[in-house]
Amino acid sequence: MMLTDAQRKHYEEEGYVLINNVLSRDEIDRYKTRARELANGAIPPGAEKMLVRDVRVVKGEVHVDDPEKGIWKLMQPDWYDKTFEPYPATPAILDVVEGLIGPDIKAFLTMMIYKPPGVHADHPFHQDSFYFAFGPHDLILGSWIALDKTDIENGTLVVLPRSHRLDLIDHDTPRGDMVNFGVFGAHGYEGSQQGEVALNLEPGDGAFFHSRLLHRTGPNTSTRHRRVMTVHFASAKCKTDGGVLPQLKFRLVRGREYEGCI
Ligand SMILES: O=C(O)CCC(=O)C(=O)O
Repeated sequence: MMLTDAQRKHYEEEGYVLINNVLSRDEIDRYKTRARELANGAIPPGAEKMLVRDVRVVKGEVHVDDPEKGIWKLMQPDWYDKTFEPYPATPAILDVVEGLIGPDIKAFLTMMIYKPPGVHADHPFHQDSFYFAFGPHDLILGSWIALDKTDIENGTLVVLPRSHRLDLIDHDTPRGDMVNFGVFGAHGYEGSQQGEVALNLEPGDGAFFHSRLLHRTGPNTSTRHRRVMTVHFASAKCKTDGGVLPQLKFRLVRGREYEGCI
């Protein structure tokens, strides 16, 4: 799956690019089926905390009749589950990533993110580079691939085109007690913004976005699930002065290592 010049130009200018049919129907079914098994108790001993429930469910604001409807995300499932293990090295994903940040690629954060129906979780505008103490930011990107149809009703990804050209903005914890752990919002970008674009994706379609692009997701007001697979990738040439979060686990998925780099 080679990127066209127009797709690469769109990424460079707008900060993101949409690619259709990155995952096949078989892959989508495999990951959804396994996630459901994990939600229903197949999570291996020691990895329980990697299955993160939404704060509204934990605090009893929302009651669910199905364990899967209470999940916020599966953190790093590729590190403890055989079905998810190959996901960050999916060739169709890496071909796109290589076209954007070069041939030497490390995956460092895999998440299957839910926004279950009835869970009105808001993830405000933020820049992912805020979480990543390494750079350069131009060599880091996120992949966000739909396992379900996603649109504004079920909390799709909303991006602010060209915001990757901004510097890193200060971030803060949103107000209120129904905030999932680790959620921060960019100062001055609370709520919707003029020019934002909500991405309508079919299952298997994906967004690839620059690590400084402002993006958010809103509540799921539909009766449908909204499940996505995300992986963050960096060039193996990225460097850090320290302070990298211990939750990030670097794995070379294409190309080679560089001495003194991540
Ligand atoms: O999919 C979501 O709800 C939020 C994803 C996101 O913005 C992130 O993980 O940085």
